[in-house]
Amino acid sequence: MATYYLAVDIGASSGRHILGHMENGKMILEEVYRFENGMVKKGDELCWEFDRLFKEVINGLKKCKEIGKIPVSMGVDTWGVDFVLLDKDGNVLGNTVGYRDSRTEGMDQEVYKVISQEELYERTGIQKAIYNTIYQLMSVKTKHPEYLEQAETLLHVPDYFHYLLTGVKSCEYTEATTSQLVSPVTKDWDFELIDKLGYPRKIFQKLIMPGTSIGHFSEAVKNEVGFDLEVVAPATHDTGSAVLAVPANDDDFIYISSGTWSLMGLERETADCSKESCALNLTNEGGYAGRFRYLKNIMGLWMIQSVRHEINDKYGFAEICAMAEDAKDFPSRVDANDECFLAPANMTEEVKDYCRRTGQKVPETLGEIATVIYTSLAECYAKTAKELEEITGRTYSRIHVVGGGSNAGYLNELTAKATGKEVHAGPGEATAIGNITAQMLKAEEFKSIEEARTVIHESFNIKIYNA
Ligand code: LRH
Repeated sequence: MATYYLAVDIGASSGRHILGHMENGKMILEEVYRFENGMVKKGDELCWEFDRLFKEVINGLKKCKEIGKIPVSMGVDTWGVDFVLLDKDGNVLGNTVGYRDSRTEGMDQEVYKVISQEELYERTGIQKAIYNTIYQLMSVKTKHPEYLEQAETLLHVPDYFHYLLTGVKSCEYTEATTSQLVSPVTKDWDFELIDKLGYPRKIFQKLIMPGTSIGHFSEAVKNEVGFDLEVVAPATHDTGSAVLAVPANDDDFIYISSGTWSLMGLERETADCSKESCALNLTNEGGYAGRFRYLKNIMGLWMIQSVRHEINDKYGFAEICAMAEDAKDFPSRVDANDECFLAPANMTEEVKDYCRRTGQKVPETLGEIATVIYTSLAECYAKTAKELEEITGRTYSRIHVVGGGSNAGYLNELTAKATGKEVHAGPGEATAIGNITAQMLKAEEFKSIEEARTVIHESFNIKIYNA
């Protein structure tokens, strides 16, 4: 019987349980369970449904039992920045607000009253994004100071699921760095900054590194799913897991972790917190084994996902890609990083409005809208690649696109054309693979990251698009 490892990978639009095991030197994946995710309105706040999501986590575990494939360990990864505050009894304080909610509006200015944007970057190396934990906490402090007073613990989303599974409160480093409250030098919470902002020190747990064992299932979970399991922290920030699964060991490439977001950048040994880097709004997120992900957050396929939702998911992504290709000469472009696309009431209308506002031809058909989005994304990739080359003073000859968005063939073609670089697309399940890889490294199935990446390269199909 094979030794299985389980990744529970929860993205902004769906979650999945994926089992991984080694067979004849290759990594084999099996998706055992999948469920929907998305933010929902609670009153006037955009929230995550953590209770429902946790039930889905349990359902997927039961499915493992049902098919007789019980793993030796599991780990959860999710998106970054979001968190819950727990009171002394472990109950969540307030709504489980998500990062697209407008509660952070104006909170950047509140933070900058305490510390300038430049100094904040110098201390944390994290790019300014209005939804970072630092701004969300400022919103809690401003609008619900009672929650901060009652709070005993802050847990980011994957930490919260690990807590529900084991009863152990832990705080994993890669996810914590997306808070903009961690120092890239000490790789620990920046308590001086935390004090300045007036956030209570005690809610920030000691950080653990990916690969750390968190504990075993609680009695309640054990009884419900019918087995016990060790919970091992992967790089719990999904991007951290995805980048661990980039199928290459040289340094001549830029990666794009493509899903709801497109995270485009490099892996580096040290953080660049310089003024130049700050001006380019590049981030230094903490990664596996103390490495840094030096990248830019680009709005990504969220724009296409939203447009698709607005027509009740009538067409699949491949069909939308084909329609976009048919309308490929449509000339208008949008800034894929404009905040107006973060949570518009209607994405289709927002794209049209943007074109109208900027004096460009307004797209009307689905194909035209999609082509505007895909082409604008590809152009944004090209600009970001140039910026990365400029700041590192060297060139990169290929782009590795990993994650679900690597299946968007048309976008890959446009990316190759816009950047002039070879695009290597795949694996699509990079995040789950990275999650499993961290568990396998801990279990010594692999001796090094290099060995793991070689195996990943040999195990999964990678499609090459020429410039
Ligand atoms: C991608 C991601 C990204 C950002 C965003 C909030 O899923 O983790 O790196 O942090 O979500």
